[in-house]
Amino acid sequence: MIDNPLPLTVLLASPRSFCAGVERAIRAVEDALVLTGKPVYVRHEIVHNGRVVDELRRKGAVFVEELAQIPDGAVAIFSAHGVSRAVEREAAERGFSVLDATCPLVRRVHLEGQRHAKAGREVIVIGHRGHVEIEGTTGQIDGIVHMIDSVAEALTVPVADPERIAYITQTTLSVDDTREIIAALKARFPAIQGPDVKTICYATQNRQLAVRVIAKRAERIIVCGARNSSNTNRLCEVAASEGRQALLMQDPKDLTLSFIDGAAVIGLTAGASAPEDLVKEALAQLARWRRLTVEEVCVTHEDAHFAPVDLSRLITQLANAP
Ligand code: 0K2
Ligand code: SF4
Repeated sequence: MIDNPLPLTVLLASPRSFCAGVERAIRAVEDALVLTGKPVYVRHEIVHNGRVVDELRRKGAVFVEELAQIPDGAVAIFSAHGVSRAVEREAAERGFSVLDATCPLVRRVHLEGQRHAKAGREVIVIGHRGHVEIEGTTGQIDGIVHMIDSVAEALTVPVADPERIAYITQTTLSVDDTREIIAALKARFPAIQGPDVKTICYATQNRQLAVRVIAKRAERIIVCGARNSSNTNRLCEVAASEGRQALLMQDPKDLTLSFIDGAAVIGLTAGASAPEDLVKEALAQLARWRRLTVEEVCVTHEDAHFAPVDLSRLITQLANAP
Protein backbone atom coordinates (compact mmCIF):
# COMPACT_ATOMS: atom_id res chain seq x y z
CA MET A 1 0.00 0.00 0.00
CA ILE A 2 1.30 3.47 -0.94
CA ASP A 3 0.93 6.42 1.50
CA ASN A 4 -1.34 9.22 0.23
CA PRO A 5 -1.93 7.55 -3.17
CA LEU A 6 -2.79 9.50 -6.31
CA PRO A 7 -6.38 9.25 -7.61
CA LEU A 8 -7.22 6.94 -10.51
CA THR A 9 -10.56 6.65 -12.28
CA VAL A 10 -11.28 3.17 -13.65
CA LEU A 11 -13.86 2.93 -16.42
CA LEU A 12 -15.33 -0.54 -16.23
CA ALA A 13 -16.69 -1.71 -19.59
CA SER A 14 -20.08 -3.38 -19.62
CA PRO A 15 -20.81 -5.94 -20.99
CA ARG A 16 -17.59 -7.80 -20.20
CA SER A 17 -16.51 -11.27 -19.03
CA PHE A 18 -18.58 -14.48 -19.45
CA CYS A 19 -21.14 -14.76 -22.24
CA ALA A 20 -24.10 -17.15 -22.24
CA GLY A 21 -22.25 -19.74 -24.35
CA VAL A 22 -19.28 -19.85 -21.98
CA GLU A 23 -21.51 -20.18 -18.90
CA ARG A 24 -23.39 -23.02 -20.58
CA ALA A 25 -20.20 -24.87 -21.54
CA ILE A 26 -18.64 -24.62 -18.06
CA ARG A 27 -21.88 -25.78 -16.49
CA ALA A 28 -21.94 -28.83 -18.78
CA VAL A 29 -18.56 -29.95 -17.42
CA GLU A 30 -19.58 -29.26 -13.82
CA ASP A 31 -22.89 -31.14 -14.25
CA ALA A 32 -21.12 -34.10 -15.87
CA LEU A 33 -18.64 -34.28 -12.98
CA VAL A 34 -21.45 -34.29 -10.42
CA LEU A 35 -23.48 -36.86 -12.35
CA THR A 36 -20.73 -39.35 -13.11
CA GLY A 37 -18.49 -38.95 -10.09
CA LYS A 38 -15.56 -40.12 -12.24
CA PRO A 39 -13.21 -38.46 -14.73
CA VAL A 40 -14.85 -36.72 -17.64
CA TYR A 41 -12.74 -35.92 -20.67
CA VAL A 42 -12.94 -32.52 -22.36
CA ARG A 43 -11.68 -32.17 -25.91
CA HIS A 44 -9.67 -28.93 -26.02
CA GLU A 45 -9.94 -26.21 -23.36
CA ILE A 46 -13.68 -25.93 -22.67
CA VAL A 47 -13.15 -22.18 -23.18
CA HIS A 48 -9.84 -20.42 -23.72
CA ASN A 49 -9.00 -19.52 -20.15
CA GLY A 50 -6.40 -21.18 -17.95
CA ARG A 51 -8.17 -20.13 -14.74
CA VAL A 52 -11.40 -21.84 -15.85
CA VAL A 53 -9.57 -24.93 -17.03
CA ASP A 54 -7.51 -25.27 -13.83
CA GLU A 55 -10.62 -25.00 -11.68
CA LEU A 56 -12.41 -27.75 -13.64
CA ARG A 57 -9.26 -29.90 -13.63
CA ARG A 58 -9.19 -29.59 -9.85
CA LYS A 59 -12.76 -30.93 -9.78
CA GLY A 60 -11.83 -33.96 -11.90
CA ALA A 61 -12.02 -32.95 -15.57
CA VAL A 62 -9.27 -34.22 -17.86
CA PHE A 63 -8.41 -31.96 -20.80
CA VAL A 64 -7.09 -33.52 -24.02
CA GLU A 65 -6.48 -32.26 -27.54
CA GLU A 66 -7.28 -35.48 -29.39
CA LEU A 67 -9.98 -38.13 -28.93
CA ALA A 68 -7.19 -40.74 -29.13
CA GLN A 69 -6.23 -39.65 -25.61
CA ILE A 70 -9.65 -40.67 -24.23
CA PRO A 71 -10.40 -44.28 -23.14
CA ASP A 72 -13.16 -46.12 -25.05
CA GLY A 73 -16.64 -45.62 -23.64
CA ALA A 74 -15.70 -42.61 -21.48
CA VAL A 75 -17.67 -39.37 -21.08
CA ALA A 76 -16.35 -36.91 -23.68
CA ILE A 77 -17.28 -33.23 -23.80
CA PHE A 78 -16.80 -31.05 -26.87
CA SER A 79 -15.68 -27.48 -26.12
CA ALA A 80 -17.74 -24.33 -26.75
CA HIS A 81 -15.82 -23.78 -30.00
CA GLY A 82 -17.40 -26.77 -31.79
CA VAL A 83 -15.96 -29.76 -33.63
CA SER A 84 -15.84 -31.16 -37.16
CA ARG A 85 -18.00 -34.00 -38.42
CA ALA A 86 -14.90 -36.23 -38.43
CA VAL A 87 -14.56 -35.69 -34.67
CA GLU A 88 -18.28 -36.41 -34.15
CA ARG A 89 -17.95 -39.63 -36.17
CA GLU A 90 -14.84 -40.78 -34.30
CA ALA A 91 -16.56 -40.13 -30.95
CA ALA A 92 -19.55 -42.24 -32.01
CA GLU A 93 -17.29 -45.07 -33.26
CA ARG A 94 -15.38 -45.12 -29.97
CA GLY A 95 -18.59 -45.41 -27.96
CA PHE A 96 -18.11 -42.20 -25.96
CA SER A 97 -21.00 -40.68 -24.01
CA VAL A 98 -20.81 -37.30 -25.68
CA LEU A 99 -21.88 -33.98 -24.21
CA ASP A 100 -21.70 -31.35 -26.92
CA ALA A 101 -21.02 -27.95 -25.34
CA THR A 102 -20.67 -26.22 -28.73
CA CYS A 103 -22.19 -22.77 -28.32
CA PRO A 104 -25.59 -22.60 -30.05
CA LEU A 105 -24.32 -19.55 -31.96
CA VAL A 106 -21.34 -21.51 -33.31
CA ARG A 107 -23.75 -24.32 -34.18
CA ARG A 108 -25.89 -21.81 -36.07
CA VAL A 109 -22.87 -20.94 -38.23
CA HIS A 110 -22.33 -24.67 -38.92
CA LEU A 111 -25.96 -25.00 -40.06
CA GLU A 112 -25.68 -21.91 -42.22
CA GLY A 113 -22.58 -23.33 -43.93
CA GLN A 114 -24.27 -26.70 -44.44
CA ARG A 115 -27.35 -25.00 -45.94
CA HIS A 116 -25.23 -23.15 -48.51
CA ALA A 117 -23.28 -26.31 -49.40
CA LYS A 118 -26.52 -28.27 -49.89
CA ALA A 119 -27.73 -25.53 -52.23
CA GLY A 120 -24.60 -26.14 -54.34
CA ARG A 121 -22.65 -23.07 -53.24
CA GLU A 122 -18.94 -22.95 -52.48
CA VAL A 123 -18.55 -21.62 -48.95
CA ILE A 124 -15.95 -19.02 -47.97
CA VAL A 125 -15.27 -19.18 -44.23
CA ILE A 126 -13.87 -15.93 -42.81
CA GLY A 127 -11.79 -16.66 -39.71
CA HIS A 128 -8.40 -17.24 -38.16
CA ARG A 129 -6.39 -20.06 -39.70
CA GLY A 130 -5.64 -22.79 -37.17
CA HIS A 131 -8.25 -21.61 -34.65
CA VAL A 132 -10.23 -24.51 -33.18
CA GLU A 133 -13.61 -22.98 -34.11
CA ILE A 134 -12.53 -22.71 -37.74
CA GLU A 135 -11.32 -26.32 -37.78
CA GLY A 136 -14.78 -27.31 -36.51
CA THR A 137 -16.75 -25.08 -38.85
CA THR A 138 -14.85 -25.97 -42.03
CA GLY A 139 -15.13 -29.64 -41.02
CA GLN A 140 -18.91 -29.40 -40.69
CA ILE A 141 -19.47 -28.50 -44.32
CA ASP A 142 -19.67 -31.17 -47.04
CA GLY A 143 -18.66 -29.40 -50.23
CA ILE A 144 -16.07 -26.92 -51.39
CA VAL A 145 -14.86 -24.72 -48.54
CA HIS A 146 -12.30 -21.91 -48.67
CA MET A 147 -10.85 -20.27 -45.59
CA ILE A 148 -9.76 -16.64 -45.72
CA ASP A 149 -8.58 -14.25 -43.03
CA SER A 150 -7.80 -10.96 -44.80
CA VAL A 151 -8.87 -8.54 -47.51
CA ALA A 152 -5.86 -9.71 -49.55
CA GLU A 153 -7.20 -13.26 -49.47
CA ALA A 154 -10.72 -12.06 -50.33
CA LEU A 155 -9.23 -10.55 -53.49
CA THR A 156 -7.45 -13.73 -54.56
CA VAL A 157 -9.46 -16.71 -53.27
CA PRO A 158 -10.13 -18.93 -56.29
CA VAL A 159 -13.76 -19.96 -56.83
CA ALA A 160 -15.21 -22.16 -59.57
CA ASP A 161 -18.49 -20.29 -60.09
CA PRO A 162 -18.79 -16.68 -58.83
CA GLU A 163 -22.58 -16.94 -59.17
CA ARG A 164 -22.81 -19.77 -56.65
CA ILE A 165 -20.84 -18.78 -53.57
CA ALA A 166 -21.59 -17.80 -49.98
CA TYR A 167 -19.64 -16.75 -46.91
CA ILE A 168 -19.91 -17.35 -43.18
CA THR A 169 -17.72 -16.08 -40.33
CA GLN A 170 -16.08 -17.21 -37.12
CA THR A 171 -18.12 -15.90 -34.16
CA THR A 172 -15.29 -14.06 -32.41
CA LEU A 173 -13.77 -11.84 -35.11
CA SER A 174 -13.10 -8.12 -35.23
CA VAL A 175 -16.31 -6.50 -36.45
CA ASP A 176 -14.40 -3.78 -38.31
CA ASP A 177 -11.88 -6.08 -40.02
CA THR A 178 -14.62 -8.50 -41.02
CA ARG A 179 -16.74 -5.73 -42.53
CA GLU A 180 -13.79 -4.82 -44.76
CA ILE A 181 -13.27 -8.44 -45.82
CA ILE A 182 -16.98 -8.81 -46.62
CA ALA A 183 -16.95 -5.55 -48.60
CA ALA A 184 -14.02 -6.88 -50.66
CA LEU A 185 -15.88 -10.15 -51.29
CA LYS A 186 -19.06 -8.34 -52.32
CA ALA A 187 -17.16 -6.02 -54.65
CA ARG A 188 -15.51 -9.01 -56.33
CA PHE A 189 -18.52 -11.36 -56.27
CA PRO A 190 -21.75 -9.31 -56.45
CA ALA A 191 -23.88 -12.49 -56.26
CA ILE A 192 -22.27 -13.76 -53.05
CA GLN A 193 -24.70 -14.68 -50.27
CA GLY A 194 -24.01 -14.11 -46.59
CA PRO A 195 -25.11 -12.60 -43.31
CA ASP A 196 -23.11 -9.32 -43.22
CA VAL A 197 -21.35 -9.37 -39.80
CA LYS A 198 -24.31 -10.97 -38.01
CA THR A 199 -22.59 -14.31 -37.38
CA ILE A 200 -20.03 -12.51 -35.25
CA CYS A 201 -21.92 -13.23 -32.05
CA TYR A 202 -23.72 -10.70 -29.87
CA ALA A 203 -21.18 -11.10 -27.02
CA THR A 204 -18.20 -10.37 -29.25
CA GLN A 205 -19.93 -7.35 -30.79
CA ASN A 206 -21.06 -5.94 -27.43
CA ARG A 207 -17.64 -6.31 -25.78
CA GLN A 208 -15.95 -4.61 -28.75
CA LEU A 209 -18.45 -1.74 -28.65
CA ALA A 210 -18.01 -1.29 -24.89
CA VAL A 211 -14.21 -1.19 -25.06
CA ARG A 212 -14.37 1.31 -27.92
CA VAL A 213 -16.59 3.59 -25.84
CA ILE A 214 -14.33 3.51 -22.76
CA ALA A 215 -11.24 3.96 -24.97
CA LYS A 216 -12.56 7.40 -25.96
CA ARG A 217 -11.98 8.53 -22.36
CA ALA A 218 -9.40 6.16 -20.88
CA GLU A 219 -5.69 6.68 -21.45
CA ARG A 220 -4.82 2.96 -21.32
CA ILE A 221 -6.89 -0.24 -21.28
CA ILE A 222 -6.54 -3.44 -19.27
CA VAL A 223 -8.12 -6.47 -20.99
CA CYS A 224 -8.54 -9.53 -18.76
CA GLY A 225 -8.35 -12.83 -20.63
CA ALA A 226 -6.07 -15.42 -22.14
CA ARG A 227 -3.48 -14.99 -24.87
CA ASN A 228 -5.04 -17.84 -26.90
CA SER A 229 -8.52 -16.30 -26.77
CA SER A 230 -9.55 -14.78 -30.08
CA ASN A 231 -12.29 -12.54 -28.73
CA THR A 232 -10.00 -11.26 -25.95
CA ASN A 233 -7.23 -10.35 -28.40
CA ARG A 234 -9.77 -8.52 -30.53
CA LEU A 235 -10.59 -6.28 -27.53
CA CYS A 236 -6.91 -5.28 -27.33
CA GLU A 237 -6.99 -4.47 -31.05
CA VAL A 238 -10.07 -2.27 -30.67
CA ALA A 239 -8.30 -0.34 -27.90
CA ALA A 240 -5.21 0.02 -30.12
CA SER A 241 -7.36 1.22 -33.03
CA GLU A 242 -8.54 4.04 -30.73
CA GLY A 243 -4.89 4.91 -30.08
CA ARG A 244 -4.82 3.34 -26.60
CA GLN A 245 -2.15 1.01 -25.29
CA ALA A 246 -3.76 -2.25 -24.14
CA LEU A 247 -2.45 -4.72 -21.58
CA LEU A 248 -3.70 -8.29 -21.83
CA MET A 249 -3.96 -9.51 -18.24
CA GLN A 250 -3.99 -13.30 -17.93
CA ASP A 251 -3.09 -13.05 -14.29
CA PRO A 252 -2.82 -10.05 -11.89
CA LYS A 253 0.98 -10.37 -11.95
CA ASP A 254 0.83 -9.17 -15.59
CA LEU A 255 -0.38 -5.80 -14.31
CA THR A 256 2.60 -3.63 -13.40
CA LEU A 257 2.78 -0.23 -11.75
CA SER A 258 4.57 1.11 -14.83
CA PHE A 259 1.47 0.40 -16.98
CA ILE A 260 -0.56 3.04 -15.12
CA ASP A 261 2.34 5.44 -14.67
CA GLY A 262 1.15 9.02 -15.19
CA ALA A 263 -2.43 7.95 -16.06
CA ALA A 264 -5.52 9.48 -14.44
CA VAL A 265 -8.13 7.35 -16.25
CA ILE A 266 -7.75 3.64 -17.04
CA GLY A 267 -10.21 1.35 -18.84
CA LEU A 268 -10.90 -2.23 -17.71
CA THR A 269 -12.68 -5.04 -19.52
CA ALA A 270 -12.62 -8.83 -19.91
CA GLY A 271 -13.06 -11.26 -22.79
CA ALA A 272 -16.07 -13.58 -23.00
CA SER A 273 -14.05 -16.50 -21.58
CA ALA A 274 -12.47 -14.54 -18.69
CA PRO A 275 -13.99 -14.91 -15.21
CA GLU A 276 -15.19 -11.74 -13.47
CA ASP A 277 -12.84 -12.69 -10.60
CA LEU A 278 -9.93 -11.53 -12.79
CA VAL A 279 -11.56 -8.10 -13.10
CA LYS A 280 -11.95 -7.96 -9.32
CA GLU A 281 -8.31 -8.94 -8.88
CA ALA A 282 -7.23 -6.20 -11.30
CA LEU A 283 -9.23 -3.66 -9.29
CA ALA A 284 -7.71 -4.94 -6.03
CA GLN A 285 -4.22 -4.60 -7.50
CA LEU A 286 -4.91 -1.04 -8.73
CA ALA A 287 -6.33 -0.14 -5.31
CA ARG A 288 -2.97 -1.04 -3.71
CA TRP A 289 -1.32 1.70 -5.79
CA ARG A 290 -3.98 4.39 -6.22
CA ARG A 291 -7.13 5.88 -4.65
CA LEU A 292 -9.76 4.43 -7.01
CA THR A 293 -13.00 5.78 -8.36
CA VAL A 294 -14.75 3.06 -10.36
CA GLU A 295 -17.30 4.06 -12.99
CA GLU A 296 -19.17 1.38 -14.89
CA VAL A 297 -19.91 2.33 -18.50
CA CYS A 298 -22.75 0.21 -19.85
CA VAL A 299 -23.37 0.31 -23.61
CA THR A 300 -26.09 -2.34 -23.64
CA HIS A 301 -27.71 -4.92 -21.37
CA GLU A 302 -27.30 -8.59 -22.25
CA ASP A 303 -30.10 -10.99 -21.45
CA ALA A 304 -29.05 -13.91 -23.69
CA HIS A 305 -29.56 -17.28 -22.08
CA PHE A 306 -29.19 -20.72 -23.64
CA ALA A 307 -30.87 -23.94 -22.57
CA PRO A 308 -28.35 -26.17 -20.74
CA VAL A 309 -26.50 -28.92 -22.61
CA ASP A 310 -28.78 -31.97 -22.80
CA LEU A 311 -27.73 -34.50 -20.17
CA SER A 312 -30.64 -36.93 -20.64
CA ARG A 313 -28.71 -39.52 -22.69
CA LEU A 314 -25.86 -39.52 -20.21
CA ILE A 315 -28.32 -40.01 -17.33
CA THR A 316 -29.98 -42.94 -19.15
CA GLN A 317 -26.60 -44.54 -19.93
CA LEU A 318 -25.50 -44.24 -16.32
CA ALA A 319 -28.81 -45.70 -15.10
CA ASN A 320 -28.42 -48.71 -17.46
CA ALA A 321 -24.73 -49.27 -16.73
CA PRO A 322 -23.97 -52.72 -15.21
O1 0K2 B 1 -12.49 -16.21 -28.53
P1 0K2 B 1 -12.22 -17.63 -28.82
O2 0K2 B 1 -12.98 -18.12 -30.01
O3 0K2 B 1 -10.76 -17.94 -28.96
O4 0K2 B 1 -12.78 -18.52 -27.63
P2 0K2 B 1 -12.84 -18.27 -26.08
O5 0K2 B 1 -11.81 -17.32 -25.62
O6 0K2 B 1 -12.84 -19.62 -25.45
O7 0K2 B 1 -14.24 -17.58 -25.84
C1 0K2 B 1 -15.42 -18.30 -25.87
C2 0K2 B 1 -15.93 -18.40 -27.25
C3 0K2 B 1 -16.19 -19.80 -27.63
C4 0K2 B 1 -16.87 -19.91 -28.94
O8 0K2 B 1 -17.21 -18.99 -29.61
FE1 SF4 C 1 -21.18 -18.27 -28.01
FE2 SF4 C 1 -20.32 -15.86 -28.67
FE3 SF4 C 1 -19.85 -16.77 -26.29
FE4 SF4 C 1 -18.61 -17.85 -28.40
S1 SF4 C 1 -18.35 -15.78 -27.60
S2 SF4 C 1 -19.50 -18.95 -26.68
S3 SF4 C 1 -20.23 -17.71 -29.93
S4 SF4 C 1 -21.89 -16.34 -27.15
